[in-house]
Amino acid sequence: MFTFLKQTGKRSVSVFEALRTTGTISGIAPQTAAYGGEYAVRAANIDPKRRFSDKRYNVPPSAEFVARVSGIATMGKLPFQESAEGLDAAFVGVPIDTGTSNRPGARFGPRQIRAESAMLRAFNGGTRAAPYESLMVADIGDVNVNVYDLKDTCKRIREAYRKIVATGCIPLTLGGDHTIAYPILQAVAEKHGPVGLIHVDAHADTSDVVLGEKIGHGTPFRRCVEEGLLDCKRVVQIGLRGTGYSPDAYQWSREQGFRVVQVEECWFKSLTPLMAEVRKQMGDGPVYLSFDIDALDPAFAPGTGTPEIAGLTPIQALEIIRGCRGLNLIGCDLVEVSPPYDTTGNTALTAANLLFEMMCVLPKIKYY
Ligand SMILES: [Mn+2]
Repeated sequence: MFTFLKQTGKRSVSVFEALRTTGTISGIAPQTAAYGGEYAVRAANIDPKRRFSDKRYNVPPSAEFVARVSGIATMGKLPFQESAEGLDAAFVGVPIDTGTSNRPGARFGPRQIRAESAMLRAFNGGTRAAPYESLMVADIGDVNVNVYDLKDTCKRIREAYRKIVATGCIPLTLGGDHTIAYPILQAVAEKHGPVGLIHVDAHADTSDVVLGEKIGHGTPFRRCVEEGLLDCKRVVQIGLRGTGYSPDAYQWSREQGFRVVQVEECWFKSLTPLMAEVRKQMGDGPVYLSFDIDALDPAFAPGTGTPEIAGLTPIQALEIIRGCRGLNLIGCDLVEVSPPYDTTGNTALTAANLLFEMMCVLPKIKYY
């Protein structure tokens, strides 16, 4: 896809914007010819209001004109850029599974989510959100993790996210196991102060020590509370379930002031009313959304490290994320996609769509 990009000043633009800007294909790099003349002419003549955003923003090439399967895989086929400079939001990969306790493979999550994200189109047909007419977004690649050392990885993640949030850019993270939420929230809270948290997961991830270790994918939110990164009255955990180490595995969460919504409260229901309550709970303060794909039932999302039966549906996932519209979201992640266990690719496809939905509820998004 990079061959389809053209640099204009500091911002990369899609060839379609270039076509629109010039109104002709003649001024475009020779690669354009690779589309076939007929498609290029159609692209140049198409109604800009319908198909393209204002040229201030990055717009991925439409699969109407550029084959989905072509190009280097970036999230949503957005342009790649090296840093968060100049961006309102950025997709970032954190490819680790060193923190996982069971099935490995989440280190391949970002790559597979990017590959499946080739299905994403520019508009949200359900909500009529137009993210690429609202925000400057790009894929800024992956954090360079240390696959041999989880603590060093956490340090690297924290430093990388410090730089991202310092620019004012909102990170949309492709995980990676759930350990990553801890160093991300360290960086985020350093900028914003203690944040509200909407945590969607099968597990509370509030263990203190596992196998003698404080850092792992079952402990991030315990560490966050200890370090004062969360505004505990503005934390909700949704979808929790599964066998526990004690009769009430969520007692610690409740003692911190978290609202705990076990999966039994979600069964057979729309979660839209719940989200109205969550929006009240979150108020106007900064909110971080952390979504573990294992919150979904393993029938929908089998490609994950620690699956639990009887989970949420993709419809409920959309209700939760769409229910975040209006909140002061300052960061989101989608974690725990493990491609080796995702034999159809549908777990990664679901993750890609959920990340797109997260982008669609960021502040300042335009809706038709
Ligand atoms: Mn988790």
